[in-house]
Amino acid sequence: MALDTQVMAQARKALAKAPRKENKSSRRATVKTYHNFIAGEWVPSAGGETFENVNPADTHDVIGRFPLSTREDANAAVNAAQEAFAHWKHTPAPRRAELLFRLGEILIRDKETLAADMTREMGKVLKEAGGDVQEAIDCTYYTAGEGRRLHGFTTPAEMPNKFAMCVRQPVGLCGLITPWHFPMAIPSWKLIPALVCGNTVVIKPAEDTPLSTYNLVKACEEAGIPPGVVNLVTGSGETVGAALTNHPGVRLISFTGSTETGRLVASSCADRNAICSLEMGGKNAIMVMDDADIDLAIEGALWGAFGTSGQRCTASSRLIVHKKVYKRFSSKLVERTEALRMGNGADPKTDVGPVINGDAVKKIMEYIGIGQKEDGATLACGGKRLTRGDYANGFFIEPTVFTDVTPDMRIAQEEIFGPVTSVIPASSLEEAVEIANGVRYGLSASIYTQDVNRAFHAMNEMYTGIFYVNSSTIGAEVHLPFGGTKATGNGHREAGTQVLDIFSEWKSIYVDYSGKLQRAQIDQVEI
Ligand code: UN1
Repeated sequence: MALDTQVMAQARKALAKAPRKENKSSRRATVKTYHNFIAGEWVPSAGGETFENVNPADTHDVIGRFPLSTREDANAAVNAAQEAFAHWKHTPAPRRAELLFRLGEILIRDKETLAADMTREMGKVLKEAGGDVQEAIDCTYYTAGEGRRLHGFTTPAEMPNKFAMCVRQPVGLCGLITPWHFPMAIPSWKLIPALVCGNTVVIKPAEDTPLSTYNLVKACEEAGIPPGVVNLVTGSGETVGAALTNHPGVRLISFTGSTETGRLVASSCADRNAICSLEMGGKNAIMVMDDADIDLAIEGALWGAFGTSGQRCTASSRLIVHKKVYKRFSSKLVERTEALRMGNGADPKTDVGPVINGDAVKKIMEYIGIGQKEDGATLACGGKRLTRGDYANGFFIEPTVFTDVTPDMRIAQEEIFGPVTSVIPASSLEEAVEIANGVRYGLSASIYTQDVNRAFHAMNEMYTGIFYVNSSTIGAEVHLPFGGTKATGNGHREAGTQVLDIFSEWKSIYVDYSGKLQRAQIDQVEI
């Protein structure tokens, strides 16, 4: 804790040094231009074009220009990764892991500047940006440990003097398409297991947050990961993402993002039979029973609904509350929500930062309108975009609570991905579970109750990839599998050791040392 506080104080100092007061044109003149990383070289896009990365709390603060890459850039990165594969896959896994442990040390050393960069480009409050970097560090250490495990297994063979075993082999070249809401943690969830398993990668980060992934790749370079093993190509999903997804040399695509884009990725992968791992939307519910510790449930709801401004796949966007405590819960929740301080995530007093960009504002405000007009729910607090004073140049939306929400309303069914939550009354545990399961997603869910029977019933009945008891729906840890059911995913899990099943393929090996032909699948085997 003490270390963390110190790190955060340093991060605030680093942010204070960032250009903030100059006028718009002088700021632009000093904006740094970043490059792609291909075959161990930092290179501009072949097309020469760039796009701007801006601070969502203050769009006059331009953080950098990044390559608006072309298909040719993506292809060059794929070629580099293909060339590097032969050497990297033959590097013993414990040696690969040594480089990854070094990467972890660099991330620890630079945590404060990495967190400051992240807050500046993504908007999440500094404490959470530090948590995002920490998640990357934890993932790196945990997964690098697999370099000395990557366990396979042995098993008896059907015939005498025959040995059977199973080993993991790398899949080859992996395309990693990553989102903006966890701009270092999620790339690390994909990158580190891919590397420890012996694959080479091309990463395409979200256009809104290329700097955090650039920082991660820069740290890989410093750690001594050989040229071509990790390649970075920034730009649009339509161009770079599609080029990777359709490239015959890319054996695997790992994607985190919207369900709509995930479907497109999946169908392109299906066309050419590439491995595809998808992590997509959520509509996660906290169930609050009548015996719950209400104050604790309120804390969990605030953290789950408004942490990261509600921009997590795991966000608590539905609060299903037993009718007996519904009024008490709702009024306390509204009171506490109204007290949340909005602002620039770099300010330590801020509870809720901006949302990511103008499109997000538009979508979220549309949903707030739908909640009021189409759905007819009660807007209990929030609901406005803030545009004056300190908020004038940012994407700030008030934390918003809808009450009297019914399960079929659009705001209770569709992923909003912003600081908006819906309180839905329920008459019983069974009804709460039915409502909680009654959406197309299945990522995370939680229950607040003091009753162990209710907790286990809900745990058993919820068809989600993650479940919490007396805790919010967010905050999954890196050594447990992460992912969801239904429209949330396609059956894979990241994190934990389960992620190894994405980034390696099983090879079954039979060794016959009998010195004669022994035929399997033939009746009357002689023993
Ligand atoms: C996500 O929102 O896609 O469990 C990732 C959590 C974080 C990761 C969220 N550890 O909330």
